Amino acid sequence: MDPATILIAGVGGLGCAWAKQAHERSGRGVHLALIDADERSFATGEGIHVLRLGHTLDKVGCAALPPLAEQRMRGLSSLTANVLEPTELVVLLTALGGGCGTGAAQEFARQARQRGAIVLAVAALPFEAQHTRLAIAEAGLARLEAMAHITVRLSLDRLARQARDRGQQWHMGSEWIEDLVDGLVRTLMRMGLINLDLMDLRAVVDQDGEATMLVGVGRPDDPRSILESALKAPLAAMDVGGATGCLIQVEGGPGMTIGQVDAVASLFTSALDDGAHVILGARVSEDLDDSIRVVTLLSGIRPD
Ligand SMILES: Nc1nc2c(ncn2[C@@H]2O[C@H](COP(=O)(O)OP(=O)(O)OP(=O)(O)O)[C@@H](O)[C@H]2O)c(=O)[nH]1
Ligand SMILES: [Mg+2]
Repeated sequence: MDPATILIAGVGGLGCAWAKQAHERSGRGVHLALIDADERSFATGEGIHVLRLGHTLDKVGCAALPPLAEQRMRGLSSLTANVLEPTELVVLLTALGGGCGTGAAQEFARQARQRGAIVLAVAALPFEAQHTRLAIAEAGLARLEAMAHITVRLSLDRLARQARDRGQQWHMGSEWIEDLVDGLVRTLMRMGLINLDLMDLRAVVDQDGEATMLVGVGRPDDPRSILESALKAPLAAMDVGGATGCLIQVEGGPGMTIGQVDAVASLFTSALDDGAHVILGARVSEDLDDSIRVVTLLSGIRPD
């Protein structure tokens, strides 16, 4: 895939912060859209697009007013159409519960999808103790899920706990998000031993039901450690056992063997339905020395 056809989009304060970090790491010609009403979220650079929700005098966001953010996003549709012109895949990052993210992310997803792009969204839900924000977030989540092909739900509580364990501030706990975005971008951009392409991705995202993504890293001779690292993700709880669609990309160093790829892939898919549609990709990457990284996209999950 041409990198310019991939757009990382951040919506709202946290979403933009995550998107900037993910873009810095995945760079390589991938485009970045920053969508917010708050100037502090913006940045400039090659391939970076700023979509400002509102007027220059407003410095502080949409003050927890999702309908206002949605309306402003709709008002930007001709600008958005320009940004989305080359885009085939949008990786959308946002945190729900405030105004901009909750209102504008689902409207941006709608516009992107209408233009034919695949939309993979990662949406964080507020801390459990933030009751009012949770209610706002739930309503926004339902609309985002209806618009995006895949919506991965992140738990801010789990993200913050992991950041704390690493001695970082809670909102910096984005390493997992960067791994995920980086894994996806690499999966789609580079040629592999076994090639995956956009059609494969479409086949997986078009399954009915819920979907999620997992990223795991571990030693080539210890596939179980890779699965365990994937299951440590700060995702909201979800039972992936019944998934009917699965795209799995295994990436390892020059010494990786087909046997190792096979062992990892069988372990990751062992919990799935017998009839599940599994698409496997693998590639060798010089920068992975003695480790294997797995990116998995699971779809067709039935809610309990
Ligand atoms: N406890 C805490 N939670 C925060 C803070 N900032 C963001 N959050 C959480 O992250 C969610 C999204 O926040 P932002 O990305 O800043 O929201 P936004 O989309 O920019 O929304 P507006 O600024 O209202 O337009 C909130 O609903 C909170 O759950 C913070 O400083 N403290
Ligand atoms: Mg804000």
